Amino acid sequence: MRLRTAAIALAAATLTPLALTAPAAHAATAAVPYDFNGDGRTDLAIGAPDATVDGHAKAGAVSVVYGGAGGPNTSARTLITQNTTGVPGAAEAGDAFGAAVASADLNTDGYADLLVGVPGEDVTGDAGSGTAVVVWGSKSGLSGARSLFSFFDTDYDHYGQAFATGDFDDDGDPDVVVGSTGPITLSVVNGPITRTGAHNGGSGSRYGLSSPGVTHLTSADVPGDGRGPVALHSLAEQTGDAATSLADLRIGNYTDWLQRMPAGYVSAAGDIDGDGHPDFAVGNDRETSADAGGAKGGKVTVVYGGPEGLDADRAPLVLTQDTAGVPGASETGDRFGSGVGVGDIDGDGYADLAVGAAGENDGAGAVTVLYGSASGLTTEGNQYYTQNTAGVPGASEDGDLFGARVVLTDHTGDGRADLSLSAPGENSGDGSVWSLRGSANGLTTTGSLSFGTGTTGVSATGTPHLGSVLGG
Ligand SMILES: [Ca+2]
Ligand SMILES: [Ca+2]
Ligand SMILES: [Ca+2]
Ligand SMILES: [Ca+2]
Repeated sequence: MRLRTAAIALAAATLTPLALTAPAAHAATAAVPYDFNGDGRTDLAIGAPDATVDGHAKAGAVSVVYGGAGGPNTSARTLITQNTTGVPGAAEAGDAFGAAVASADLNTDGYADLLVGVPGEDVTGDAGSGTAVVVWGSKSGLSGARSLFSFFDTDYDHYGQAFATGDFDDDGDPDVVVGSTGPITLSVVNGPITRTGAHNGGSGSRYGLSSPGVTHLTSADVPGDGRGPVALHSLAEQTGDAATSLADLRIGNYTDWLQRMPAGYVSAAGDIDGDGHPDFAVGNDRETSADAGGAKGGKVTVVYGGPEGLDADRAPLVLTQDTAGVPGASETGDRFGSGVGVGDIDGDGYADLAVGAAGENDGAGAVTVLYGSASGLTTEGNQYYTQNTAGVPGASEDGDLFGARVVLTDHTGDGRADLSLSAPGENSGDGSVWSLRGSANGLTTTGSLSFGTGTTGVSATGTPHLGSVLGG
């Protein structure tokens, strides 16, 4: 497989070498992503791009539930649509607001900000050109927004269908990389991105098949650096199978220096073996009949990081439900790897892995948790959850798709990652979200909770599929 790429540099249109006004206050400490109110607890962004908004089908919504001592605190949430005061644009049918979310403290004021993709938005007569919105964090939570810069809007569509953040130009503030379809599928927007400021340049390039474009992006956080590599997901030109590569966006013409990764549709990153280099878990939930890189029932491949991105000397770890020590058995349509999350559940310094299998048991769905160690991921102490697991709210039903998306971040503020997961098929397509707490002994169902459209404020009209996108 050869990847055709073309890098197109964009000159900074407004070069302002010297700031003319002194900053109003000393620089705040950069916030943890998704901690929008800066209270030390990660908040949960729940996307429902299929949600009806004021009668407009699939206009899309994002509900943010703020972290609390007991996990996501459903009494403190903000519902955001394009009809929310301060958010650019207006909710229209098919906008798909919330089809992708990401977070970083883009204006470096100490509060994480939220990026929301609106890939179905029509822009000045260009149907489905797409746009992206930045919603600002503050002590009282999210409020106010602006559009993210869009440099090549005549050359692409579905801008904002994927995001990642990181300091890609090495100047100390977060930048954003955006996925789209068309001749340019990957755009970098240089930060800082401020409430009223002009843009600071960027670049555009081509990765993968132009029709689906860049469909998923995962940036890795290198501890103490913040300048990790980015996993790029698309489809290969020749086969149409998943194509995934690692890029270092600090390098000019970075698409010439791609490292090939196991091919999949989603990924998550964290330091599973505690060696200081981020590792990646790549999910490919397709059967081999649909994707040569898939597996019966789906699979997840863990690739370990090294000083130069991926550790070429270390064999990737392939996990299926037929892998010794992994619960269950691989059956056609299980979709193991539909969602992946990486975070340190037990606080031992090794990141752990959650894998969703949305197709398990006729689409009821399941989630498997595996733990990190100095020698890498281990099956020892693994856990397996469905809605029929004692202590997990709800009951498993065909088509719930429990585990379609999984996220491991610390919502309680105790330093241990909690598991958030969604079942977008729950209640005939309404969708629901679950939260299970991390502890020193691993994940526990004690205090687990579940909530849906009513609690999050998302309209249950049609099939909103709440949680078809999750960020935290
Ligand atoms: Ca918070
Ligand atoms: Ca901010
Ligand atoms: Ca590592
Ligand atoms: Ca751990």
